[in-house]
Amino acid sequence: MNDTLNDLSKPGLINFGKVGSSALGYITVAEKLPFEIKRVYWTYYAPHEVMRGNHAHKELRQIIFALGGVINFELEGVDGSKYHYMLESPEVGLYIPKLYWRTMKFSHNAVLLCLASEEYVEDDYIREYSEFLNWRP
Ligand code: T46
Repeated sequence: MNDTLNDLSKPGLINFGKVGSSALGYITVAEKLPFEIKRVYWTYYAPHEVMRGNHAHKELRQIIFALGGVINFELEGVDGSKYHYMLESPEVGLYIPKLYWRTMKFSHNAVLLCLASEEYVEDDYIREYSEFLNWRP
């Protein structure tokens, strides 16, 4: 991991760098992550500009990449802090701590890859925004 986040309770971008050249193509490696990976998923063929997400997670932490296309993220913390991130480079990951409400929009052909700290557990989701606003960690 080339860049380290100073505060793992806040979201941020991690630049993993790339090896290669425009002549041959590139490799990006994700290692020495801030959590053990327990799940990997990817999202694709999302219609242009449709909004996904609209939830937060109680424990889950993630690092998310746009392997292709552009993905715009809006994040909101339980403390009311707000962040906007535009993912458009395959070597840059977005770290999302637990308890951030997220929405995202995909460009045409965007492909999202997620490295997740936990297996899929539906009970980890907070899907009601009002519940999230009243959430006390
Ligand atoms: C996030 C963004 C980037 C599973 O069965 N297993 C899984 O591991 C996942 C991620 C989803 N699903 C099922 C649950 C739902 O029936 O797939 C359906 C859609 O899942 P979800 O509402 O979580 O999809 P997104 O794209 O709104 O959100 C997901 C992540 O949950 C979320 O944490 O940050 O991708």
